[in-house]
Amino acid sequence: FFMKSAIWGGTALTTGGVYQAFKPQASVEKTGEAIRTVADPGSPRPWEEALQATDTPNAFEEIAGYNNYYEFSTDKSAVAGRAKNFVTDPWSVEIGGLVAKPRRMDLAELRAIETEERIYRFRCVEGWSMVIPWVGFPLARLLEMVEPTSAATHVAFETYYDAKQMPYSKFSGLDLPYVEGLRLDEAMHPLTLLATGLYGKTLPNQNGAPIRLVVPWKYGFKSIKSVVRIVLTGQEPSTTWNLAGPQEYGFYSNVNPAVDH
Ligand SMILES: Nc1nc2c(c(=O)[nH]1)N[C@H]1C(S)=C(S)[C@@H](COP(=O)(O)O)O[C@H]1N2
Ligand SMILES: [Mo]
Repeated sequence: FFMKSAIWGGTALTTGGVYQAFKPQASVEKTGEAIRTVADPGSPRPWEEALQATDTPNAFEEIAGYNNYYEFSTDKSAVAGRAKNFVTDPWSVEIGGLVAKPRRMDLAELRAIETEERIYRFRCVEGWSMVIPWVGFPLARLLEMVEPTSAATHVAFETYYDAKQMPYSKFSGLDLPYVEGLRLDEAMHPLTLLATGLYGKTLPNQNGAPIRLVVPWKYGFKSIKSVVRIVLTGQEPSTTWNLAGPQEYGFYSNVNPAVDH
């Protein structure tokens, strides 16, 4: 499918820094599982002019070889191997709750949404980070399609869970399925992405295939993987890490370099 190839970064967001314009990259075309990008991504939208990418992306091998995905393993270097045969096609995402037009979208419908490439720095509370060139589309685009009602204040997300496909999940120490949430305005923010790929290729299983959330100003655990359900609600949703350790992990979890989590 086609991708708008505007590239930008989100590193200064949490430190209050200033962004500046960044030129879209040339087109990339790869075969097989790869995603095709268009040569001319068009003019940047006004808010994009204020963004710049200052960090060099991590290597694909780093991004796809060191992962947190507790359903598969708590050992970051074992996740890729254990998620290798995870079935991500067929797949569908159910979007409902306080919306006028609830719907279920299959992969073909999700892939029909125009994507773009964005470079974000991704920070885990464990103290490591990665600079990742994601491919995806703003979550806002999906939410607009279902028309949230005026009663909707939050968005709840759920990861696919199947103990058969995820036999090591019993060692996760987590109550599964993995759940996360955002306030509606955070969810509608143009930087909040639903990623379907990285480095111009479809998303590796270990990174949350076929579709995962990416919220660049929040710690990594907010960026829930392999999403199957999105529900608009009128109250703050439960989140997996808050349930597991409420004294350590709050709902908002915005990156704050001045405060140890
Ligand atoms: N379903 C699910 N989503 C998840 C996790 C998980 O264990 N299960 N781990 C989170 C954490 S703690 C981090 S840091 C990021 C890691 O994403 P990456 O492996 O793509 O870098 O995914 C987040 N999303
Ligand atoms: Mo994390």
